[in-house]
Amino acid sequence: MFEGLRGKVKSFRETVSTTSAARRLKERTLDDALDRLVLDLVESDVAYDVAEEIADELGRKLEGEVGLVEGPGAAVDGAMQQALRDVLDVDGLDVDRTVRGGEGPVHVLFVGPNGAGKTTTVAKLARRYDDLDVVLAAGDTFRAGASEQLGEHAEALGVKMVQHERGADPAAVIYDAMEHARASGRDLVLSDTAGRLHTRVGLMDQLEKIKRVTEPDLVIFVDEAVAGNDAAERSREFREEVGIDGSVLTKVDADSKGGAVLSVVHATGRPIAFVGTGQGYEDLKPFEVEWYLEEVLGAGP
Ligand SMILES: Nc1nc2c(ncn2[C@@H]2O[C@H](COP(=O)(O)OP(=O)(O)OP(=O)(O)O)[C@@H](O)[C@H]2O)c(=O)[nH]1
Ligand SMILES: [Mg+2]
Repeated sequence: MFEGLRGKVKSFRETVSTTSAARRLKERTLDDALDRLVLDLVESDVAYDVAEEIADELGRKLEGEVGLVEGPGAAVDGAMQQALRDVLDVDGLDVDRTVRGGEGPVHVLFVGPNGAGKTTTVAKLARRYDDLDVVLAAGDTFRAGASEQLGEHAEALGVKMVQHERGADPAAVIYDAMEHARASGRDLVLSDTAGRLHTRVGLMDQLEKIKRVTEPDLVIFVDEAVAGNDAAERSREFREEVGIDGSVLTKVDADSKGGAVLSVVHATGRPIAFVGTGQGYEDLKPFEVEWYLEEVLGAGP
């Protein structure tokens, strides 16, 4: 996982950490190394503007340090860690707290492009909150077999699912699920929706309607880490079109690059709430900055 980004960061660290007299770094060398780093980060799915921000920050921090301080490795590590932290430093989102702290049923709506992992994430969260009384809303009335797919999860997890016939208005399905949850004193409604691209205006309007009619407590954007910069671009569009509170990045287990996390947080200004780490119900991890830094930098703070 994330070995691309890890390797690039490591090679930058090695370049600017060389302290032998023969290879003393001059500012010129630092500039070259930073230019190289920007390209390397972009190759690892870090959006270009984010990569530039990171390089600028490193430049400011390391100017004068490199080649002057004995063993600047620590300075480089500290600066790199701080630069990544700065990108990830957005207002927190405590999904557990919202889910557990609500009066009446709490509603979490999942949106995102096709095949990103929305339905699987809904099922994983039903498992995460299996001590609560959960209802699933089959808001994907568009794709053939979508309700059945969610229904299989509902059965396996032993939770109630509300569905209508295929082609029905998803806002009505989710509204019904909320009504049912209110009437029967449930705790949590997790609403699946159809995959859609932000370029499909009609489908984005439909999401707005769902949001208006069903008043979710949280709107969560789901995309796959392996989509890299596409995920970042889409997340920005979804935020602008419907507004999102946070994201779930799925398939990090298959992500050999690692930059999507930074790109999506930067594009949305909203945190990553969870990462999907596999296909099983347990393969969902609350996103933690320290975990990410550990994965990418190889060592914690
Ligand atoms: N390796 C891995 N696979 C995942 C993860 N999350 C989802 N998947 C797989 O990705 C595929 C698509 O997942 P779905 O949950 O159906 O995606 P979706 O966004 O609901 O798709 P549509 O409803 O067609 O838009 C399935 O085969 C899932 O098992 C993950 O974190 N890791
Ligand atoms: Mg689905």
